[in-house]
Amino acid sequence: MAKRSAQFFPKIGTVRFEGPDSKNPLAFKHYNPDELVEGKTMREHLRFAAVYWHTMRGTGGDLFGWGTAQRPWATGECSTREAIDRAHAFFEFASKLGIPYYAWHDRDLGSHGRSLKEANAQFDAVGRELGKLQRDTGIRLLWGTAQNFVHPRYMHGAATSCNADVFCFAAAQVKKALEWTHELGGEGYVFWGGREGYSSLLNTDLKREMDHLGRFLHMAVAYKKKIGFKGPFWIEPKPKEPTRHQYDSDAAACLNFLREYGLLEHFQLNIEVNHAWLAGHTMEHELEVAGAAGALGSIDANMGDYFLGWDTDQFPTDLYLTAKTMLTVLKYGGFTRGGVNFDAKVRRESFTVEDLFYAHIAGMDTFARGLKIAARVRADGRLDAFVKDRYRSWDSGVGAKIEAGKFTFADCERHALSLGDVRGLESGRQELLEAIFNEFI
Ligand code: XLS
Ligand code: NI
Ligand code: NI
Repeated sequence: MAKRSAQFFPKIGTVRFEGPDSKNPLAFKHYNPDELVEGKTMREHLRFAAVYWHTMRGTGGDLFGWGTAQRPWATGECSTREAIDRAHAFFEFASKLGIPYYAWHDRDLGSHGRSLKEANAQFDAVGRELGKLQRDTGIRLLWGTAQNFVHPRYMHGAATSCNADVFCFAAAQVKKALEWTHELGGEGYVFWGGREGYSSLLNTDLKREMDHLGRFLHMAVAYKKKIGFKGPFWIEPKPKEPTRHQYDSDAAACLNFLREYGLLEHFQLNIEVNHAWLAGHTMEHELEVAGAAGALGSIDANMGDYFLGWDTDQFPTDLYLTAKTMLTVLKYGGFTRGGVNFDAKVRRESFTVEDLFYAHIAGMDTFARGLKIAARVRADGRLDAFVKDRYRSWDSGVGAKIEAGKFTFADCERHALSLGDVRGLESGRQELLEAIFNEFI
């Protein structure tokens, strides 16, 4: 096999930390992997991952125009040879940025082939090469997933298709993707319901489709046990796009679905910024809902555009977003198996390979700053103290009795009658708290 190292990005060297005063576009200004924050290195806190789909397979095409991206590894051949070259390009890219993890869909790695058998064979060939590249570079797999939404056979859904044969194709893909995630030492495995939803209830049996999805996930749990994969399963909520209504619509809906189908103990959530926004929530809301349920697994780091109502998957460059995200992540104890996965793509107009580097550097630096800001907010303690104090009526007396389940409605009524009226309500101080938060930005 031809020597492939360093041939795809010959003009770009290793990207290093140079500090906030650096004007070098190919250096980190804030992401200093070995710097300690709350006793852990930034590398350990953030656990950055690059994705194979946008980075390697994204073309810059949109609904109105062809692809624009210049990608020296894309020959358009769909051959195993091209797939292996692409793997080398990806590992060269991630190594130069010092990104410790990556994520893939099965079909990003190879092609769909003319049959499932052919696709599986190509997957095996690329999987073996990924194993070698992981060993050579030390880069590890954050998660794998199955791409059960691109192929026309999934037009009506995959696990929720009206056609049982389609369900079997989807299961076969997840089975194989799980095997390779396990073989490559993946930290976890993600389920995003690409087309698991509907466009019209006039042709849809919602209950039956949800039952099938529940069945599908139970089959995945059984298979995971069978092969001995120990990593967590993560569901990635998204309310719409491509379907009008996706079943995994937001964190609360996913948790309810998992509870209803007896799956809660087997799953956590992978929360994506742009999906949260499409659901009409903030990222920190979704993280709080997941964290409060003990189900905060991992995050897909990107952001949307307030003027465009779809999943634009932009690189996260908003400091408030990353600071609030990391504040919530730290509150729930930080990542264990999960990480900050850049499910983000460069803009159609940013078509050169350098843009891939600039975009990841921007995202990594913004998250590093977000982490540092969050740690400073926590060290300062004023916001935490405010919230704690705000609920102090629950720490003793009547509040403590209610929390302990020792008060009935009749007890509440007796207490309220004895008071005459509530006295001593205090201001919520939202503007003051926002100003305090701003002190750290
Ligand atoms: C699409 C999703 C997808 C998942 C992986 O909107 O974000 O990229 O992360 O299938
Ligand atoms: Ni995603
Ligand atoms: Ni998305």
